[in-house]
Amino acid sequence: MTWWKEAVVYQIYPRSFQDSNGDGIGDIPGIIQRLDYLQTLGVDVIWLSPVYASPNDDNGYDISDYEAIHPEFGTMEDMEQLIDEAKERGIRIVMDLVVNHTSDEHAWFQSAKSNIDSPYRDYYIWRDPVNGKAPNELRSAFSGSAWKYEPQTNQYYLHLFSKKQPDLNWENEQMRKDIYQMMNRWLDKGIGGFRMDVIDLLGKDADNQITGNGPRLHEFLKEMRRETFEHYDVMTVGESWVVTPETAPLFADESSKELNMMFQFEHLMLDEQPNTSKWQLKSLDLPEFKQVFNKWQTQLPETTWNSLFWNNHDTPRIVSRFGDDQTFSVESAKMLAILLHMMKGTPYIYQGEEIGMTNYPIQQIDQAQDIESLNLYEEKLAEGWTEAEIMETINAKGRDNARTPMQWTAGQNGGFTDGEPWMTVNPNTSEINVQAAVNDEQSVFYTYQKLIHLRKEHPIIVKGTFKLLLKDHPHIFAYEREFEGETWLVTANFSPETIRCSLAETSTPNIPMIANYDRSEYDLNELTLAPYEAFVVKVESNEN
Ligand code: TEU
Ligand code: CA
Repeated sequence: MTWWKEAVVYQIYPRSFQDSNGDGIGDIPGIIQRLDYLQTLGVDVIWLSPVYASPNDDNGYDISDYEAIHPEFGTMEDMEQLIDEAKERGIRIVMDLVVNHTSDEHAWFQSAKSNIDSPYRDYYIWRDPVNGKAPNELRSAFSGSAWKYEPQTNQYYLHLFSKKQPDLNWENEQMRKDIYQMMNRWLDKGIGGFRMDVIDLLGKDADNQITGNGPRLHEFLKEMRRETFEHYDVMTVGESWVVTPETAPLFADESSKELNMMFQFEHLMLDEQPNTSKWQLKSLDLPEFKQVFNKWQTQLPETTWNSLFWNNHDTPRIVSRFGDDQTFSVESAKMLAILLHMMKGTPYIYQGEEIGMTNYPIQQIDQAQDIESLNLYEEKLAEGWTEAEIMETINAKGRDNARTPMQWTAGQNGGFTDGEPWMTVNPNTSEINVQAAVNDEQSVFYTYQKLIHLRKEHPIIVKGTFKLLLKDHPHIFAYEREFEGETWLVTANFSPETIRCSLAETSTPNIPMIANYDRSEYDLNELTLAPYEAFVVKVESNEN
């Protein structure tokens, strides 16, 4: 079944979505309270960021018990109620599967670290010191060495993320079996599938310093599918920061019998200096940006499906990043939505994106929550960056931008909590909030709702081909979709300037399917595009 090709997914970061008991932390009963809102938006799937037991060193991506719900989020009964109540509304719940690593507070690691003969010792990656130091130069994504010394047994263990996230050893067959049994117990609860955290790292070869796309990666993923989700009508999406159109089919082509699709990030790595890190900022070059989208829209085999997203819990808010969150906030948020949702692939909407939520800049580092930003601050200070340089890049790219509480109302704490929120609510909740959005038919919300509706109504969006136009134009992103003789033209002005251009010889008026300015028709021969103007027209096919 490929229902997931027609689906639209909504990602919830539970900690910041809706608090129901006044402790300032979002929770599962709070999500249940908001299911009617999500049904109104029209989404088919909710991808839930981790709600399992965790010490929250990496806000839940450090799991200490895969089969217990973090008490801050509620109980397993709450989780089972969420699955059932969502299903009543035609919404599936996709869980976040984080099996590259566990928390160091997981029972397996607690046993492994204290006893070299523990049956769980080999569930992790231990190595002897080399000349009294770390075994090799592998680095953590959260700054510093990827090896932590454990004095009890005089060995180092590998952690590609925080010190409290020891990497699992996927070479160990019993460990893999334990993971598959856990996955099957979750599948038997009726979940809609899995989003797979850093799935390309499972095949790592630490001794040869290979992290992504290791030698046995696809062997493991084929085994995982055979042993678990192959037997259920569910969807799977894998996350990889290094996947390319050449390697994506290895994970997601039908013939690979692994996953349904991949999250790839190439379009979100173009505002950084090449071959550095997201923290070395660079302005976006639109032709380069268009070329990356063109590649992903045209180079995948017909049998490899794609994901489409601007945002998740790790990225800055797209309207602040590629739109204009000051002067043309609504227009640019709508433009970005139209541009992406008319492409081929399963769209993912990150909580708050549908109402145009923006980044929330901080003034000093003690306002930051995210371990990635906190560690980066220390690392860059030591490298001689000024405080101002570090705060500028954290405000541009820090993950906290995506984790400020969902803005439900203009009221106290944006209606997120009656208590003290775990993270400050963006003050612009006074203007940008769900209540205002659903009461304003011109809001960003109704653009997303209509895009979801169009996708369900018109097969061309799911099945059509993609053809990039004006590939070298510095400000306009335009493309055509074609399906069974029907052609749709999508045009977006990616700039705050008014831009004139011509997209066709004919000057027959074209009625928009959707647009972010209120125009009755478009003359493609003589277009004048307002700042961030975007529209979609059905172009009468030349054949008939
Ligand atoms: O992210 C994968 C990952 O590599 C990111 O941490 C990325 O490097 C960084 O966010 C870019 O700034 C996944 C989860 O989405 C992330 O939240 C976790 O922190 C990470 O894995 C470890 O589980
Ligand atoms: Ca709560």
